[in-house]
Amino acid sequence: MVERMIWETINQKIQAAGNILILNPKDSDGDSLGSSLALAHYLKSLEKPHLVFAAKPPSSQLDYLPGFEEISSDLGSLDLNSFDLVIAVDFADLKMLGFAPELIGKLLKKTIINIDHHPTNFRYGQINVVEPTAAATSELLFYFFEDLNLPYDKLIATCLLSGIIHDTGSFAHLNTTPSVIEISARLLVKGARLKTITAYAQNKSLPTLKLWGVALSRLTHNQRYGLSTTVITQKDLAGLNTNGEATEGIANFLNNLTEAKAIMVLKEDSDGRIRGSLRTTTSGVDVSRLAALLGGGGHKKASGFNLRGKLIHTGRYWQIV
Ligand SMILES: [Mn+2]
Repeated sequence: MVERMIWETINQKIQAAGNILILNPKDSDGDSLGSSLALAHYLKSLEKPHLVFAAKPPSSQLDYLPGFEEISSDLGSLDLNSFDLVIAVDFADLKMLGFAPELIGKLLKKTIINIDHHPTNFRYGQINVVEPTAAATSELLFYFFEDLNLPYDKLIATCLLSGIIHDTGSFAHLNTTPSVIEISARLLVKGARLKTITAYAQNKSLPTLKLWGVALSRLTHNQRYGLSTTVITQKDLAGLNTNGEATEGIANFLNNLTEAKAIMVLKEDSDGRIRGSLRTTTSGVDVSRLAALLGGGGHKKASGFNLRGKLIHTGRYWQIV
């Protein structure tokens, strides 16, 4: 996997830095935040000034993550000049930060360490640890701690296990390799709070389940391609007084559909775009190829794309216009 020397170089950069910025994608998730906060706890142990940032406030469902309250989402007060090292975790493209172009320009003048497991990663850093065989960025960071023999506590173990559980769909996706299980076992020995993490992964709020009800009632199945599809509109989200976070789990839930070779969820966003999520558990099916055709990308078993447009219902069908 990742050579120990690369972890050593990264650790030297961390030791030498004065103030470190840890960046999540705008749409952070259990893996990006688990990775970020694991690093933040390590930096805290070194008494190294740092900031964990995500341009959109993270889902409150993840507020059990130790250090969650320290995550900043205030773009207005983000001063890149005060940081001399940037660590970007779990995202393929700087566009996913949700920053204005001039801020991206400033960011590119910084030393960036890019740690990710998406095969579509643009290698935008000076140091790039991009390992698509890893189930999660948190899995990669586990090796950072283990290979360098860094002491880590139950807080870090909880963060890392959260990332792994998030990106493997609680050990249900095909990326659940023997090494994922071994690492998770090791994290449990270290004191990771499995019960808290799985409660988050399984508990659903009322608005979320109502939204799922709408999405399930619209499910259609294309026999020829074995593709099951559903749509979520802005109206659905407004009517249920919920937000985009509730839609996140639908694709993973539908991925259990026996009849489907692959599933697709189309979600209308408030910015005039439609976000598509593709999932499959069928061996030999690579949904990232369909995502790439539509201008997106991701993993073989979980990928996505986004298109300009709206969803309208005409007669029997939903159309993108
Ligand atoms: Mn990830």
